[in-house]
Amino acid sequence: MRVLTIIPTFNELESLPKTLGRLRAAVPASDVLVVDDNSPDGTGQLADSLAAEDSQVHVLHRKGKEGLGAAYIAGFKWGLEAGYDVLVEMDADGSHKPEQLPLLVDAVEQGADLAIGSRWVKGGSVVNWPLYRQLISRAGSTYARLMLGMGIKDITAGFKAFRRTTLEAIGLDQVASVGYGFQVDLKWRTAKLGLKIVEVPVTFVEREFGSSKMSGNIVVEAMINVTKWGLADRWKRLNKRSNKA
Ligand SMILES: Nc1nc2c(ncn2[C@@H]2O[C@H](COP(=O)(O)OP(=O)(O)O)[C@@H](O)[C@H]2O)c(=O)[nH]1
Ligand SMILES: [Mg+2]
Repeated sequence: MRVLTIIPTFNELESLPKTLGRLRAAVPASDVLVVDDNSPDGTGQLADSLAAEDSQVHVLHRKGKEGLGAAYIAGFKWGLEAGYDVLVEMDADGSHKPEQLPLLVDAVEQGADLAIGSRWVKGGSVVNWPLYRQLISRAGSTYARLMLGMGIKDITAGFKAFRRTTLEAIGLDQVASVGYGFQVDLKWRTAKLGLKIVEVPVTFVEREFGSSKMSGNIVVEAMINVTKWGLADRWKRLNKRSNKA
């Protein structure tokens, strides 16, 4: 299977070369697409020079910062068009260990439509992640599981491998969420389609360089969306039942 690993970047000058080097060493078969939102620190130019030295590395430049979701949608479209079979989401900051990527790709090769690198299943863990971030992640996952009635333990996870048919079935143009909501959105759409989702335990390591782009707005967007989707879904099921009655 042809694998494309998509790495979104915004001001990741120090992290990107390290992560990319580790990825190319750990999974030489995977091509890479860096999606840069015109980072003021010059990450985009650095990515160009790394791509010039390695024919398996590609760069997609976008005009400005439009959020993680928009960057991934553009990257997925690029990868689908280029004919890849597996499309991977991976952060640039080293939080997702490239050495663990084969676990996700193997899961897809063995039949998963979506493989999630999960911190909150048995064997999964976080290293150096501040307590408040762990709390947001765990509480957010629990709230989303309750609202959406989904069994996924790590609902905001961003280390994932999609079978191409999953992304084709989802209909990328309908996904509008920007931040964490985007990660939940794709899982929710995959689950609603009845596709096979597998959670693989991974170790998530807090970034050493640069800073997080997570914000209160992103969390609020995710909470509002999860509440909306959950209620809309319940309403639909209620109406179906009363139509039958
Ligand atoms: N292209 C692009 N990448 C982004 C954007 N926001 C975040 N990223 C990248 O997405 C990944 C995860 O973001 P990060 O700030 O580490 O989030 P955190 O791990 O939740 O704190 C990193 O590789 C970021 O550079 C964005 O608006 N555009
Ligand atoms: Mg990060």
